Amino acid sequence: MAEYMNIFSQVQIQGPPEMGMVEDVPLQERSSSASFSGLFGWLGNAQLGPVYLGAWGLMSILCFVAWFLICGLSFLVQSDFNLAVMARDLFYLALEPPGPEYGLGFAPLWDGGLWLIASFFLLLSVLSWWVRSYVLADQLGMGKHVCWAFASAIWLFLVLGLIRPILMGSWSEAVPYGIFPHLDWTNLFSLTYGNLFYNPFHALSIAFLYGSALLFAMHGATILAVSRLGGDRELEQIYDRGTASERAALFWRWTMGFNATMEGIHRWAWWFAVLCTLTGGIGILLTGTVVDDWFTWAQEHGYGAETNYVPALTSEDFTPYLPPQE
Ligand code: 07D
Ligand code: 07D
Repeated sequence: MAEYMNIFSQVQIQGPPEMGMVEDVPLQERSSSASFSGLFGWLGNAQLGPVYLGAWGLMSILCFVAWFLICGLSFLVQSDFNLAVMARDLFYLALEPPGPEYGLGFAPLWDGGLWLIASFFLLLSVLSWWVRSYVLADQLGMGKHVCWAFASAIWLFLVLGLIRPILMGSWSEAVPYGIFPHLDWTNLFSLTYGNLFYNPFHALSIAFLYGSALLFAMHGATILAVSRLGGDRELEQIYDRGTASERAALFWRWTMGFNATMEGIHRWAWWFAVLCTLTGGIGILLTGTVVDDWFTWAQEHGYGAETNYVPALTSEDFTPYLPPQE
């Protein structure tokens, strides 16, 4: 039966689960069964599992749970063990880092010490997840593009919570754990250092953030637009190319005179995403360490307009009001 199919009307075929290769992989770390979910099939692939846990995965999950539970414990204590109060205030509660008086030393448990312990676990969790993404890509014989991109996010995370506080000589510089409190921290950080908008690395980071959204939208839209020609079916595109990718490329060349290639568009996407957090991390690292006030810095370096650029108005600048003459 010849029937028109695309990714919106995918037939969910359920046969024996695809268990993946057995060569060069530690099978003892792989779960032994897989299941199917029609709901997941609408969103992506219907098959769930098998999954590899492995030592790094296990370590990452355990450390994340430890961080999460420490935050939860702190929230519970702050709510006086009243779950209703905790639920009400959930978005406002915070596990705060130690105050500036403790510098880089340890602090009493309920005065920042808990934040230090929680941070230790969060750090281990994020780093071991990175190792996991490296090891699994290696076992599949893949390039390491995913984990290097993740490393860029980890760079910003490390600058915010570890590297910059160490350079500033105080854990109090780090970010608190809490939904709105971490936004308050972000706001205060900008105010303290003279408005982050005048930090050119913040501007670069924003350009790459917006650029990532634009590229993602253009690429997603382009592939969906040629899915009726098989543009989304990578295998067929390789052995029987058809006209999908040619049309996609032509569309952009006709529209704006330039087109990316099927491979190159993914390099554009990768670099824009990676540069967002890479430039962002540089911007945060410089703040308070090298530059104390971005607004003043911008004036001194011709990045922003000087405040006395517009001369103060004097009475001579106005046409005096002359009462009508008799
Ligand atoms: C969709 C992938 C899934 C990830 C999710 C986040 C937690 C936190 C908290 C137990 C896109 C899971 C959340 C594990 C649980 C506790 C206490 C990724 C997707 C669903 N922020 N931030 C959010 C983090 C910083 C800022 C939301 C983390 C900086 C602003 C969420 C970090 C600054 C806004 C969150 C981090 C900053 C947010 C949604 C780490 C400057 C928002 C995130 C580890 C960069 C938005 C109420 C999202 C919001 C938001 C998590 C760091 C600014 C809670 C884990 C310090 C301005 N941040 N953030 O969808 O709604 O990301 O806040 O560095 O407006 Mg943030
Ligand atoms: C946080 C990387 C770390 C995350 C990791 C993930 C887990 C969760 C998950 C269980 C996001 C760990 C994950 C633990 C496990 C599950 C599901 C990436 C992170 C490793 N800003 N601003 C940026 C804009 C202002 C400020 C970047 C816009 C104001 C500060 C971005 C505006 C003030 C910082 C950006 C605006 C201010 C930033 C973040 C507009 C506040 C940063 C990029 C329109 C009043 C951060 C250089 C990113 C940075 C940052 C956008 C305004 C403060 C481009 C659009 C002026 C302090 N801002 N901002 O990818 O890098 O974050 O700055 O007004 O630190 Mg800003």
